[in-house]
Amino acid sequence: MAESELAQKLSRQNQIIDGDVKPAKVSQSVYAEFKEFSIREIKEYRKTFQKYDVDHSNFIDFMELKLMMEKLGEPQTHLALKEMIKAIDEDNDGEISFREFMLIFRYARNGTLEIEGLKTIATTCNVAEEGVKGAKGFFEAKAQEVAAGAKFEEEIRAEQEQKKIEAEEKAERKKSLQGEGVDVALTVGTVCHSIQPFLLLHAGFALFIYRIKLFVYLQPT
Ligand SMILES: [Ca+2]
Ligand SMILES: [Ca+2]
Repeated sequence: MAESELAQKLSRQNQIIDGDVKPAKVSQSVYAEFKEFSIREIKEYRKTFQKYDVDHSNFIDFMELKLMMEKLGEPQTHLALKEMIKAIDEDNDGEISFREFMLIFRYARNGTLEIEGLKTIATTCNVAEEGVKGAKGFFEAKAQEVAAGAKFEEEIRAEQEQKKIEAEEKAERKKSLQGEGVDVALTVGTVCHSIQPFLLLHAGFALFIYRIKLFVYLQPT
């Protein structure tokens, strides 16, 4: 670190102590130290940390950790809580600073986390997964929404198309029925017209036969 930078940092540190400047939400040194995590991930862990630092002391103490584990649905015994703190309390002050809190996720990531309670914190507060899941969920939900909208439009279009086809069919049927009516009428007319002379002829012939029979009958034997 350059001297001017160091001076700047010290000056800022003094201002923070004097209460002139509010401390940055996440100290730059945490970003520098936990390079395996993205800034976004660290910020998410910070939010989790602040959520359980009930008295905003910037430390999670024994009672706050106890409450945290209860809220996570994994209440711990007194001894287990002590073990959890001991495993990450590098400065031995009996509390968990944000930096120490980050150690939980570092150890979880490199597979050296052994305390069950801390494993619970690592898995339930896995912002990387939640972030991905959340983003995935968001995009999936969006995609589904779009698909549903498209499907909805598609269904309406299909329904309109179906109605159009039905209307056309109905019109077609009506037209053809009218046509058939005309056809039937024409056929009946034609048949009547064509059988009329035949009927007359037939009647004439029958009359003729009848007359012959009558004639034969009337002849003296
Ligand atoms: Ca606290
Ligand atoms: Ca500590």
